[in-house]
Amino acid sequence: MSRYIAITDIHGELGKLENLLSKIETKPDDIFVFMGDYIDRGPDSKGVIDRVIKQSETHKCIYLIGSHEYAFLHSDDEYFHYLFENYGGPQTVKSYGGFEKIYKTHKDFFDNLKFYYLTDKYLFVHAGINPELPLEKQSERDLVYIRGKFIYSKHNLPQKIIFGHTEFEKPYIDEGKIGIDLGCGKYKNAHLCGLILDENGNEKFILSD
Ligand SMILES: [Mn+2]
Repeated sequence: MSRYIAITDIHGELGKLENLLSKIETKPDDIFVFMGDYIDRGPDSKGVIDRVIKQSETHKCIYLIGSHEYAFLHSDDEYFHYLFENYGGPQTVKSYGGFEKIYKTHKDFFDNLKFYYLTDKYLFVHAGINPELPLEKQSERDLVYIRGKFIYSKHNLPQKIIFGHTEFEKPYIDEGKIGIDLGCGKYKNAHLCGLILDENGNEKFILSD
């Protein structure tokens, strides 16, 4: 069995991503699960996407969609356009050298983002799930935007849910879920957090400087 390495909410912070990756002693069969929010707020969204794509040269990689990619991809809608413009989108435009260039540059990447990744033991998802509904009935918006209703109630899935989107000062851990967004991109001193899940069910957190 492979280990899973989960990383989420990088938000354009290429330096923190490089630093975190340099601290992880990888094995060839490790599977990286990037859980969305690659873009917005930080200085180098384009560089972050280039870097996570590059990781697939050495390791199997899963790429999930985050709320910020969802808003960007729906930005012909007035509401999502507002979100993109007001939650760090202009930094993304700047890093690509124009709005049109974002999708053009990374079309394949944006077109192939998944809403979740399910294994025997884990469900990886950007924001979480609506705990009242089975996995196949989840709405796309809940999977990328849900917060309190998911975090502060129990869910019925046998898998442990690994999520980002909602920031905590330290990784959030309860019986059925682990949240690993520590505010990277939003706060200057926030750490980017990587979670290594090994074959024996051990959970190891690695923080960028
Ligand atoms: Mn985020």
